[in-house]
Amino acid sequence: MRDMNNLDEGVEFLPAMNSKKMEKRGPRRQVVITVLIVVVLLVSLTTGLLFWHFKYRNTPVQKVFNGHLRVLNWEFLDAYENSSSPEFSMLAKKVKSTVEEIYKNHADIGPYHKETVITAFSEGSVIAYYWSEFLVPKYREESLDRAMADKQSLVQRWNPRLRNPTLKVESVIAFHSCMFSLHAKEGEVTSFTTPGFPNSPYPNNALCYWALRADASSSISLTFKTLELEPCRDDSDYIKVYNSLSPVEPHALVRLCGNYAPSYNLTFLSSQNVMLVTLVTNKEGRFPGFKAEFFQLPKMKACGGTLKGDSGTFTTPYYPAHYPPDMDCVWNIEVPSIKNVKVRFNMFFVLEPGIPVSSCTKDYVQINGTRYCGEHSQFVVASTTNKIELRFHSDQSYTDTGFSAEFLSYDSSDPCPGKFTCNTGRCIDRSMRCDGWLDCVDGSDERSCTCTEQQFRCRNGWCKPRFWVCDNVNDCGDNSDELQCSCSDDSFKCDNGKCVPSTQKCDGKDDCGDGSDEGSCSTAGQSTVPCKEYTYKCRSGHCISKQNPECDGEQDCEDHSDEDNCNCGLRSYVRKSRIVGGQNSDVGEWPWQVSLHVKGQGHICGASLVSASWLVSAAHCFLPLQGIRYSDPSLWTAYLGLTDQGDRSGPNVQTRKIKRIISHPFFNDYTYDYDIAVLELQSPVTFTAVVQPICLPDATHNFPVGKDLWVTGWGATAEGGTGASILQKAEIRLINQTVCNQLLTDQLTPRMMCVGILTGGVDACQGDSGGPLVSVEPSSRMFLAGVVSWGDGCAQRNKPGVYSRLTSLRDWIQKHTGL
Ligand code: 4AZ
Repeated sequence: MRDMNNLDEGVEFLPAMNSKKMEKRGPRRQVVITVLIVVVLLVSLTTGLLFWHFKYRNTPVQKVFNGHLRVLNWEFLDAYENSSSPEFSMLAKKVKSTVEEIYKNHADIGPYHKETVITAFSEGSVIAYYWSEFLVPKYREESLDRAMADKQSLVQRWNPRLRNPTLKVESVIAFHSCMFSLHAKEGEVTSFTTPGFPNSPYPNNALCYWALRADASSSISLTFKTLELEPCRDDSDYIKVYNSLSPVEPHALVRLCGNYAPSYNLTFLSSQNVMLVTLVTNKEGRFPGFKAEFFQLPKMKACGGTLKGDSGTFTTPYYPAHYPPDMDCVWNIEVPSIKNVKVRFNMFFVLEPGIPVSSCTKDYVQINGTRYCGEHSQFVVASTTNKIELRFHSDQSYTDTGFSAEFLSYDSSDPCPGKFTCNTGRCIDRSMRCDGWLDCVDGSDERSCTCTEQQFRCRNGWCKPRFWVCDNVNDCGDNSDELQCSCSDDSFKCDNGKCVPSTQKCDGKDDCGDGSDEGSCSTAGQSTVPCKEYTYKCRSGHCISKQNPECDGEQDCEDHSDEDNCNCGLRSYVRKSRIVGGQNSDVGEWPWQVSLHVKGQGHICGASLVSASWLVSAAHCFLPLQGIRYSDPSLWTAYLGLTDQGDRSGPNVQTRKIKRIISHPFFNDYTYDYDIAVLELQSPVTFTAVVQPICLPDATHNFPVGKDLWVTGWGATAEGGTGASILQKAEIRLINQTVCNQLLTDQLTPRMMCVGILTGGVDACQGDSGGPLVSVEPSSRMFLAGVVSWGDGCAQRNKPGVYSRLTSLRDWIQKHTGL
């Protein structure tokens, strides 16, 4: 066996001299090598720095600013309108040297100024327009932008040598100017974006132009793929698209601001082979901008035509894109001679800003001498013969998405077989006749009705559900349903309809029962009042008398606590799609809506997102059923940012497992009293355009009877039916508690409220449970008013849905979530 410890074996030692040489030569060589490395490093670092400085930091950037200024001590002459007149040249020279003087006096501007050209003058005293070109190193670009945007730096400073300047100027304004000229390539799509998109926001104080051209006898189709600008205000950033290369109002096609849901149609067509896109931005805000695409297509030679047969469909040119301006189409429709013809518009968007629908002087549809314009839900125009002529006209400016229509033949003796015929020619279900809802746009389904026992007869003869009487809403149209309930002159009408003596208003006692006689008792919201159960309590412990002060945009508490944690209740997409029909919701329309799934069973209940980590839902969703313990959090997955159940793996959908489910301990599975639960997510969600929390109301928040509220969910669209794939929405109305308790045979508790469907057809139903009932408050923030709980069937007459009343369960939510 070999001994591995005997390491001396076979080892040869170097002679002593050799080792000395090594010792001597070693350190010197090391020093040389180190010095060499340091030198090489230093040289490459300096080269790199110099390269970076010259290639990037010092690269000159050409910048152009458009500007205008007012000359105070000068009078306008007609000759200034002609740029080749000697008068123009003389004043232009003076303005130019004044502008150059202003620039020279500023260290961030002067050194980089190349040229200024005066382009025009207008009256007032004299306004001069100019552009200035700069050549600035990249690292000085930002300070130049800042200086040019700052009005203070563009003032005429007194130059000691020039005590009396020839021109006295004020309001010197400069815009960052960017101009691009793009030509469509045959068979190709060309994209363009705002400067810096998507990595950095578009510039402030900018005026950008994109001139788009196509080959002769082509037109241009332009689509904004994404668009996110500053939210719309009078002076906010905006884009304007023109059907011309000059930015003149008579050729403007559209003005866009804010942001748009992905399904909003943002395709525009030109009538010729040019288009101009302009972006005008103000001095503040950081927003991403847009990405757009355009391509050329053969110019449309003709539109309209002859349509024959029993039925058929037709649309405005390029529907659902915005139709081109300057178009005239005529359709001659003819059905077999023994029949009559009618046209049904399923979508109708022919809206020009500022044009009343009564005049239709710009874009319009004309049938048998009558003009139609504006936005309309489905409507029908019937002819009493077998022919109809339909004209469509679009003028030079502002276009819309147009219409999608069908023509149908009908038997004049029975225009709507098995259905009721509105005077407009529309056919509606017989059950809709005399049901209190206006299903025919002209109300003909509600005329000449005999009211049933459950209905109230209005003075104008209409029949309305009895439970709409005295609900603070003029349902009859002549207010007769609200007359018998108005309070006498010396009494006050509470929000719940009750009358209390005027002397009891603001007496510190809740005489109405809903606190409405004690709300808004002092004009200055901030003044404190003794705390009562209906007064809003600020964090400081002081109470204020203002009703619903939370997140209303006004600071009412001294400590401003009423405006804390108000990042809620707003949709990101201000403009929603107009092409989704019926009660389908648009993407991002209800960003707090959550779909709760159980593994293997799919969607079971709805919920509402109230913070990054907490959901509010109904306790009955977590009751054990058929041997399954639904209270086990591990069974559930929450889907957020979802609209279509068939698109759960979409890029904007966030999924979360549930960490805990807390159901109200008083939940009664027989009466459904206290039907509320809070769910904590395993990890917080990220707020995005389609995932946002809803505002929770204070316990004192008053949702008045008669208020329109929105309920949303993927529940059954008919009693006993199947769930919806696209998130559904319905506008419904808060019903008086006493009236509803009569309708629902005394089953209501103070933790419940009734909300009835106004528009008919859809009610909350199985699968909507746990989902939100929201109120749009005057501040336009949305608040969670209720949670879908139960009902006597779905969508039945006089059987409104029942919702858990958020305000009476608010303190319990606060206790468990801290919100
Ligand atoms: C349910 O079964 C349900 N019409 C929810 C709401 C309504 C009815 C039933 C209200 O979840």
